[in-house]
Amino acid sequence: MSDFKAERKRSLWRRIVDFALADVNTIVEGGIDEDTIERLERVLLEADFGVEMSMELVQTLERASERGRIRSSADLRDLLATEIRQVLEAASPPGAAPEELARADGLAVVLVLGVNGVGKTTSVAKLAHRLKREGNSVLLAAADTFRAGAQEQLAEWAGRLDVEFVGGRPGADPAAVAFDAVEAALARDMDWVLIDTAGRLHTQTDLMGELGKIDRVVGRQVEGAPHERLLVVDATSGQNVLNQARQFGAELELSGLVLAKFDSTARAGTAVAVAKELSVPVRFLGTGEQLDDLEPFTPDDYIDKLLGLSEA
Ligand SMILES: Nc1nc2c(ncn2[C@@H]2O[C@H](COP(=O)(O)OP(=O)(O)OP(=O)(O)O)[C@@H](O)[C@H]2O)c(=O)[nH]1
Ligand SMILES: [Mg+2]
Repeated sequence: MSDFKAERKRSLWRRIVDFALADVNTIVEGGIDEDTIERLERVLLEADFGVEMSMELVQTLERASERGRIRSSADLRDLLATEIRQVLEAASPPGAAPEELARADGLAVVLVLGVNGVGKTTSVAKLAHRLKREGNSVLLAAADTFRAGAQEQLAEWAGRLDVEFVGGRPGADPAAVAFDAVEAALARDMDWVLIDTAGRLHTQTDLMGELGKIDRVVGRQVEGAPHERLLVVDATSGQNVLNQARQFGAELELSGLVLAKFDSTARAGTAVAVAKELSVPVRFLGTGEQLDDLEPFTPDDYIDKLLGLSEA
């Protein structure tokens, strides 16, 4: 790993210690001072916690410090962990394990959406891999009839995974592809259909309307479908993730986010910012380009990594 990359991959806690708590005595001598608070805030903002969350964390720390509740760096770390856990848990659907996709009695349908190039198709393949490994039958639907090569890309994944595939001709109506896919899966009594869609921007109203159409069409075929609407976002795009989640969330009720390319960034705060500002849970982290590189997102694991509890 290059020094630069090593630097970027350091846990948030390492960065806090090195940058904000450089003088250990700041804490030992009673509370944290103004300078430390400012540096802490900067580290949080740089890690993409977002303004709202960073401010709130810093205020909580300040108050705790005034009450003499921060007597060591361990106190500070515990307090951060508690605050972050609260926000993540508040955004999780009650009763549901965030890492489990919604089950249906019969066929379950998952709609995967997002802007261009974020990792949608790869995430569909990874999810299929995961479901198949758990013993489910899976069908991949290539509802991206827009980008040249998109059909072949998903068909290739289906071949590698040895799962069913339904696609459409270039320019075909994506809702018709989704319809055909669901019909085929129902006829074969299958467990899951994962629908891959074309990348789109919220400004492309016709393409956004098309998503709504796919959603309605499958909803008429299977009760409660789509059972999941997963927005894939690129973890390296920082605060844009919030905008994308807002814009797609205005169109469709999202059930969660897949934070792809998480391996390429140290700006891990995005997951917390999204939970805080939008109440949408992150469900999976994409951690590489291979099929196994998809990790269920659980607050405990995430906080462990973020605050370097395992590094300590
Ligand atoms: N490092 C890393 N790369 C990823 C991850 N997920 C996807 N990629 C890479 O990102 C690139 C784009 O992935 P796709 O899955 O084709 O993205 P997409 O959103 O389907 O793209 P469009 O269909 O063109 O909108 C590919 O080179 C993937 O290998 C991830 O979790 N980590
Ligand atoms: Mg794609």
